[in-house]
Amino acid sequence: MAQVQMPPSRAWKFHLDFEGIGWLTIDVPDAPVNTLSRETLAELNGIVTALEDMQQSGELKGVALLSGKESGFIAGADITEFDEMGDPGVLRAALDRAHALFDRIEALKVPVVAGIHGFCLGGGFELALACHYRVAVNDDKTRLGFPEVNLGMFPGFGGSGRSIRQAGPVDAMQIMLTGKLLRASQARRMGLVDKLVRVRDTLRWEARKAILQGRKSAVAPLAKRAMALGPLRGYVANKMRAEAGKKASLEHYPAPYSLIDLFEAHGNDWRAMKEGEAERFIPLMNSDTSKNLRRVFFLSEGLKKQGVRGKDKAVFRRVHVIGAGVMGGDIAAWCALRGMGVTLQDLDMERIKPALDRAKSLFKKRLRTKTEIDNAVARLEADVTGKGLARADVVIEAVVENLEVKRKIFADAELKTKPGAILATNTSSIELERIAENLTAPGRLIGLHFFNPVAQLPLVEVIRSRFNADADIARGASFALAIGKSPVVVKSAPGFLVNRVLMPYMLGAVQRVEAGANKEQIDAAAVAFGMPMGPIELMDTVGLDVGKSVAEELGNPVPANSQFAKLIADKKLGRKTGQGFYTWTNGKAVKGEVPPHPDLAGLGRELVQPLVNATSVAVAEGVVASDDLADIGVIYGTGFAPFLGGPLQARKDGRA
Ligand code: T1G
Repeated sequence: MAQVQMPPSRAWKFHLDFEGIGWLTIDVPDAPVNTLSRETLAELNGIVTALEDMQQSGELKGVALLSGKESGFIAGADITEFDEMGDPGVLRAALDRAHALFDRIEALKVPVVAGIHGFCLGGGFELALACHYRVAVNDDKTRLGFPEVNLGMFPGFGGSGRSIRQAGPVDAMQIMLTGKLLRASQARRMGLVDKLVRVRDTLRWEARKAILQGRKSAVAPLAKRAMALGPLRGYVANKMRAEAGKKASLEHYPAPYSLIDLFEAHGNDWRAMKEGEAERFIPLMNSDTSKNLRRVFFLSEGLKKQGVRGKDKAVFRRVHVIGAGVMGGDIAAWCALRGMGVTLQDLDMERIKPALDRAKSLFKKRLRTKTEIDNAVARLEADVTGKGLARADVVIEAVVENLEVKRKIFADAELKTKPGAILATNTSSIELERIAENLTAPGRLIGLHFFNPVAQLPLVEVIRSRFNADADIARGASFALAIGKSPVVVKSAPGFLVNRVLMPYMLGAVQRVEAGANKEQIDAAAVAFGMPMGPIELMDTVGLDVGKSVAEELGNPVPANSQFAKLIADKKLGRKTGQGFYTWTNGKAVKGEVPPHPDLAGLGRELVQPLVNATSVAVAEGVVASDDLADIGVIYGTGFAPFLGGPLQARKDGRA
């Protein structure tokens, strides 16, 4: 009986062992992660044909599907190919091929077991769900999920149906609508994974056992599936629409609503759900929203390349933060949360204690076990005497915006820190050259400008002065990446990038209110355009006093007879004092009715013009190196409508 020959493949390796188990390993050459490109899927297609023949001939007892890459299983379909599939017919054909292929894998009579470690995302997760049984490594690195919604889409390789079959409608829709990634243990609890192993080395052994025992995954129990039956499905769909509406409007982000429509139509029948995907997936994939979100994905990926890479990769273990105010305390907490040893210095414990308390509540929110929380607390030390300076790899100053105070701190730090330690200021307004000029080595000082709230906003502006060398800035970017932030390098200039573009937009809105415009309408217009929050509410959130000082630093003094100046004089500084342009109750702005307006989004577009103009001037003046960096920097720093791709992309598209 002739052995069935496996077709040649670049990405897949196959080995049939003495027990008749076929070990199918994906390892896409020259790529840090496995993705399902058209070529990789076509190769798999040929392999499945051979498997069908081997099954026919009886030499195949089962198939174990694993990844040969350290980084993980499969990170999804190959996003780099999406722009080439603009023709709906081409895309439909590609989707139909993938569906047919996954259906054939599912139809194999021998057990097909997926062994999952690391990332198992999007199309990769869909392939695993087409297998008969899933074993996953229960460690910190393994993550499973459907991030497609972050790209303006939803699963298109049958995952919308198969995930509902395995986990039931509510859990499955939840992970598809939020894009939230699951730990292996969570996926196990949901029924999306069948078996957990502690380490990757035992994955093969467990997969072998599952094959030899002919294990099959159980579908979701009726109690879970009931949520999609009869009229309940419409009710659940409306609940999901309401939930989605709190985060994203249908107009700007159609994908979650399209998925909910698909669920409302077919959520009780996983095959119909799967079959109904393509019709809705194709217009989403070719939408401007998805094209812009895909560009944002690659721009954010690009930010990961800024640091020092390879063998000279910088290693950071200890951070010393000077100043335990809101920013200093939260920067210290974030660094400790991300695994750094942190010493937090201020004049006395009375000033440090509130920061430690805030840190503990952050740790409780972000960490799972008591041990993890205790370890994070232990990593964050109060340090009134500044003994942490000598051991620090990075020193971050976040004290009051006073030049002389900052100069004194760095003159002292320069003497006490070890050679090679990064000296960084979190100033949001003072030019670096003025802080650094009296230092022995002014090139050691860089800016690391974090944004409030530190735990939510991903951006860190890495500020470059004329004293800095490329290596100084690259190390600063490496540190930002090491603590899970997204660094954008910006030249030391008034307001740097984010404040420089945000302030004209906020002041422009304030002037309209001063001239009689309705603040609720102004804010609603900006949100209708795509901003996360209106400019007046944002001014109150940032604090009118902070807004005034940034405005003046940018050369826009606040008129003394203005309502703005009067509010500040009356200590009505916004959310932090309970009164600003709005009254604030329980941290929320109390807003009146929004008067009707013929074109709210159009008004919103007018409102953001100063921001878009300032962004293009910032690039022209070399404050930031490119339109791409400006777009991703402004999106991450201000939340500017990601579905528009950033202010400059929006202008290029005639949408701002
Ligand atoms: N397609 C193309 N390239 C990808 C990719 C993907 N899916 N995932 C990663 N890369 C590239 C990335 O650009 C970078 O390239 C390199 O791999 C290493 O990544 C039908 C339609 C997996 C968490 O949305 O979130 O499946 O910069 O440095 O930090 O339903 O990459 O080195 O040239 O980021 O460890 C759904 C996207 C696709 C996951 C790894 N999948 N990827 O992060 O490594 S849509 C996603 C990520 C889909 C189907 C639908 C992250 C990561 P380069 P890296 P990392």
